[in-house]
Amino acid sequence: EAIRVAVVGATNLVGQAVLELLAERDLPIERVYALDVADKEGESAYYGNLELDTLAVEEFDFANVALAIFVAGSDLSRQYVQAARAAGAAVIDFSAVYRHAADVPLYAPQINDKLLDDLGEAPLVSVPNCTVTPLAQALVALKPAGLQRVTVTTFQSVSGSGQAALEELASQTTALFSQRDAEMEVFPKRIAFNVLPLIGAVDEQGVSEEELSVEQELRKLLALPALAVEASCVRVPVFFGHGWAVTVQTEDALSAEKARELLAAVGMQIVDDPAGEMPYVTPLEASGNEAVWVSRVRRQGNALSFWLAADNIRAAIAQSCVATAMALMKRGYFA
Ligand code: 2RA
Repeated sequence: EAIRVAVVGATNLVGQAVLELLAERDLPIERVYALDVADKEGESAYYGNLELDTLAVEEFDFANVALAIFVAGSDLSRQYVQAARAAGAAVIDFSAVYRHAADVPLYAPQINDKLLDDLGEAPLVSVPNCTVTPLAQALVALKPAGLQRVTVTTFQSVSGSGQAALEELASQTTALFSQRDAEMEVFPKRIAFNVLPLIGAVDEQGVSEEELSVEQELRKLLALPALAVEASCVRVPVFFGHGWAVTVQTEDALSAEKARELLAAVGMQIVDDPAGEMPYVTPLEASGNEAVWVSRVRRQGNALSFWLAADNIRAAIAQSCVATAMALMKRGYFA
């Protein structure tokens, strides 16, 4: 049976990608509502070729939909997620609000599918940070070797900070080429031709929110509460696509060859031929598609290292939200 769906945050980069992918996957959807804050009311959003008028979430009655996908950030999730459920809608939430709640499943495709069984009516499913999902998908493939320690440095594109950040990178770049001063609004330092070693606020130990989110969400997703994780999250002057330089220690030694085999078996795209025409994949080739790309798999001492690249918006968020919707549909939550 076809259902009605609301996308909250429909005018932002993530909302646009979710609408695009919902249309591409051709789900049994009767009607889509594009919702956002009242300021955005009337803006166009596109569900495939269909132009939608964005409605104000403040005035929306969630009893109209079977499913609401929230990609509008923590404030709107805090305000409307429980109201949507109370009106009978299932909710998929891409925000930090419920990721650590003990009674809310943190779900990512191919990692912990069983969590979606038996959720009851109007379920709430939380979707991980885009910096976490592709990494967790790779690690779950290596889990049979016994994960002990994960050390990761992320190279995060500016689209992770939204549309205004894309514009800031573009305008700083052109300003520098025409000998004008680069203006800064989104980032505290110049992002063009630079890298910024801090994403989000820091705690008393100096660990950033983004780094903490990698640590905590990985442990919850992989159901390994004692996993040792060290993350360093860095913003780089790239428009779309995140990169991850990962090192893992496992109980059983994993050869590079075996690791490639395990990663390929869960659908990761392996491009790893240093002498070949395509030696490795960069965020540029990862952008615009839903794959998680793996390169540079190698052993270093007693650890295994590799490189990942994925489109942070399309592969890591939109694909997760839409796959979650499909998984809920398959289990009959909207019947
Ligand atoms: C980023 N992961 O890439 C963040 C967004 N939540 O900036």
